[in-house]
Amino acid sequence: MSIVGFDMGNENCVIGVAKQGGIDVLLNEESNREIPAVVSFGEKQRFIGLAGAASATMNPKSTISQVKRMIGVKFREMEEDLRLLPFETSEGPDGEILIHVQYLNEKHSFTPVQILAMLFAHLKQMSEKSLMTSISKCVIGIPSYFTDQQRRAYLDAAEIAGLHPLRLMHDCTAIALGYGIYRTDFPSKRRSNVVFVDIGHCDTQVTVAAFRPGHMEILSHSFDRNLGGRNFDEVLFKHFATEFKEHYNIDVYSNTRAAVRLRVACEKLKKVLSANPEAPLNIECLMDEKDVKGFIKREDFEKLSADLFERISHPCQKALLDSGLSMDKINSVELIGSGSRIPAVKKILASLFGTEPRRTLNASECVARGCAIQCAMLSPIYRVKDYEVKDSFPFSIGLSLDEGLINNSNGILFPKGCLFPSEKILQLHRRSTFHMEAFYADQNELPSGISPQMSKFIIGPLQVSDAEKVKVKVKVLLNLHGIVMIQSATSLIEGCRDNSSGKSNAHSTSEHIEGDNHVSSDVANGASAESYLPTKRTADDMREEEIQRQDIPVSESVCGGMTWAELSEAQTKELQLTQQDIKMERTQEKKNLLESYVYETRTKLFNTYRGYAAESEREGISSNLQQTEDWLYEDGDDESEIVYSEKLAHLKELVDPIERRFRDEEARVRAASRLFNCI
Ligand code: ATP
Ligand code: MG
Ligand code: K
Repeated sequence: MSIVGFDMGNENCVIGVAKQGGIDVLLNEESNREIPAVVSFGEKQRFIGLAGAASATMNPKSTISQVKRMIGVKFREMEEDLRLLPFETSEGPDGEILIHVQYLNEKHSFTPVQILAMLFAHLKQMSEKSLMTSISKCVIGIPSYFTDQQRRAYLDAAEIAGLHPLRLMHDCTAIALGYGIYRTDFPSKRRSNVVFVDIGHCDTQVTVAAFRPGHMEILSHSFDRNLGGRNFDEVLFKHFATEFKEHYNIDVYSNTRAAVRLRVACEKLKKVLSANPEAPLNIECLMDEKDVKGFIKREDFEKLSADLFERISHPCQKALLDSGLSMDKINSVELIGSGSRIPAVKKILASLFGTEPRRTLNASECVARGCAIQCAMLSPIYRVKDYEVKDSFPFSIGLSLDEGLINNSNGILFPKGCLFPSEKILQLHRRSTFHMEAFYADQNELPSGISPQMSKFIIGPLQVSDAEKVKVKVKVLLNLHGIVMIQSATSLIEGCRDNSSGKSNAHSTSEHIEGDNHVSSDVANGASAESYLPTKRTADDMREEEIQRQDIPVSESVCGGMTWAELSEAQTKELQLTQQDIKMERTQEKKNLLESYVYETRTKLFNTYRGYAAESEREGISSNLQQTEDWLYEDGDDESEIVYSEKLAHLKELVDPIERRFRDEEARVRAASRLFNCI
């Protein structure tokens, strides 16, 4: 089994792999470690990653980016943002986002999950090529603010791509794992508290973690789902759009391609400003055949961005508050994510925390590295040093039954900040099928505009012979991915029924939460996401051995998730698209082969082969080569794989006799020289 960790960003993806005892980051075709999170639909095939990014300004309407933000989000919630994107979107039948592109001369619609699956498939393919083995198990980083729906959507996308994540891991938890596991300088007597601030392209995440040797515990996660490098690009974009309207009388808002080009230029400008006190902006022929020029000083950019800088402090303060630590208990602040490379960000955090933020970790790679380490820990065949990782869940989760909320602290089953994975056992008394519904209990904890809905469960039918209530035990699990599921539902019928019914009447109106187990994610000894439940046997359990147990069927209806039928349809579609891509790539390969054969043979014909062919033969071949070359640039520019192969075979037939003569002669010369040496 290979060990891989994926960081799927809104702008960039990174792949971490375990190699020779350490974690490496894969290089892409251009020896870059970041892979653009872009899917572009060309005329006949898709271009993903680096190749996709190359089409962004050429073919903006068919180039899909920032898909991570759209996962599990309704069209209405993002409508304004979607309008800024160059490709076409609309509202689907269930309020979801649909993405429309022109491809193979037809209009195609995809959900964000399908596009995400294409990116996952690309990462999978890249890893497989590099590691020369097939890959399905992996660990994938996710923002801590992802809801049940978004987490399930990620698993759906992974499934479509043929990946089976062992864990969806909070980005900052992965970062903290990578930060802590190799360090040997933490004091053993007290905890070292570290704040991680990750500013990406679209979001900001802040996490407080406590470290001791061999141990890492997340104290709090906080976030701003809509604050990242992108917002700073937008500040510059607005500034120059207004300026160009005044100076050049052009309205970039009215021209998709111009808007895309200006946005790209603004992002570059922002990066230049991180290293220089001022920067120029020049775009040739932006619109209406006008070349535009602009200029901005870093201090003016900072003034324009004052609101955004102010917003960065909010999740920081919240994370600190939720961690229960005072400012003086923070040992260090670590800056990560490439959005944090803006110098003013560092200044703001320095004054906020009263300590200079550090960049100990590689800002763009640490999520992927942490995920790969976690993958190694979860893999039964990999030995990783014992290291305890305790994550905390950022939202309170409530549970309701047919009759209302469970009788436990306002219906809350898993309070905010609880360690997870975590399992709760509910004891109920029921006589027939019943329903349960999980939900996020505090809308204020969620990112704005995100639905608090989670899954609904139907538990039943119960095998009860009379109208009497039986004791039912329901195990509810907040699993390793941060998804709520019902692990099992069991009816317990005691041997002596009279006794049992008397007991059950006493509890008949109230349920009882029995267990409160933090399911340890101590996975160094090979436990996997499916099999980490401890088998703790209590006295109660022993007594229940005399009790007749029966599993009760549980069915869940997932809010916004895909059904099996939808998943398999999406898989089929993805397979078709992949086959088309492969077909086009092979065609291109064959075309290139033919083209280079033409050039190489022409050179050889008048050099190495010169003495082995009659002039008429040479001329015949030469004119054939010329014809093929002309054809390649005209009628043969867009042909099928087989046509190119046949052309090549035909040319080879003509050239092979000459080549044979040449080789025979070479062999003769070699033999003669050997003979000569012997004498
Ligand atoms: P997200 O975390 O939102 O999913 P991501 O992980 O793809 O996105 P990163 O790769 O961490 O995001 O960061 C990308 C952002 O960092 C972009 O907005 C980019 O413009 C910005 N960025 C990169 N280099 C610099 C720099 N030198 N100065 C300022 N900003 C930069
Ligand atoms: Mg990121
Ligand atoms: K392991």
